Amino acid sequence: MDYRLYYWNIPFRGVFVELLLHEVGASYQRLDAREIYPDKSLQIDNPGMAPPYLYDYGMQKTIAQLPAIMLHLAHKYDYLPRSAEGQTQALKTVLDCGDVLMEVTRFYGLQMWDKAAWETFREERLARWMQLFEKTGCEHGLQQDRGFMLGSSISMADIAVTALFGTLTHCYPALAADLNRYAPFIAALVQRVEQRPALSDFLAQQRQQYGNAYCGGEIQRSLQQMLG
Ligand SMILES: N[C@@H](CCC(=O)N[C@@H](CS)C(=O)NCC(=O)O)C(=O)O
Repeated sequence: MDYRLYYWNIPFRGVFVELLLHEVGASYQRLDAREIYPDKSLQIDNPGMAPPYLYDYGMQKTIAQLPAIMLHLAHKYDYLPRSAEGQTQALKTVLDCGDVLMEVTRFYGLQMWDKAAWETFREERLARWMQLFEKTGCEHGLQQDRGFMLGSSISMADIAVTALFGTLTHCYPALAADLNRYAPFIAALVQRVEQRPALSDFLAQQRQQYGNAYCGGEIQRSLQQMLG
């Protein structure tokens, strides 16, 4: 066993880590976040405020914060571009994805969506986020039928973008039209990545298990009301 992943029974942030673990062929056990959060949060190494947490058996330590977990795995399994600039862009892409998660869930349900706020967000910020990922991909040669976010080989950026938009459009199919409109090459990339042999069975099984559960809680219901 290579890792333990502590997360909730939803895809949301956990699917980023799980896709990368499957992509690199690492073995892991998935455990409920309650095993650590909140009571043991301060007892682990590198304590983190909230899940996901990844325990690395090789290091015998736990890592928190999604972008740090992604960077840790990407370093170990060579899922980063070679250049320093490329590595910065890969981290930036994961951070962008995390920001989109926060915005879509209104900072994890601090506020619920209403129609007017949702439509404004969808038309303005979500559309701009999609265009921004598309632009980055195009700057690195991404095309309809080939290429990756940051160049000719896959990196953690592709896994993150797939975890973000593949999950969003699976859980809220109405958003597929937005992605096709504002980021057609990203939409195609997400499909290519989801079909990779290491990932397709895992995704099918996870989607069967979770249905269209996304982020859980009241905010998931609020999103469903907007997009249902
Ligand atoms: N910045 C952290 C955020 C972690 C986070 O917000 N986790 C959510 C689930 S995805 C949670 O369980 N939050 C509970 C809390 O913040 O107390 C990361 O990227 O990992």
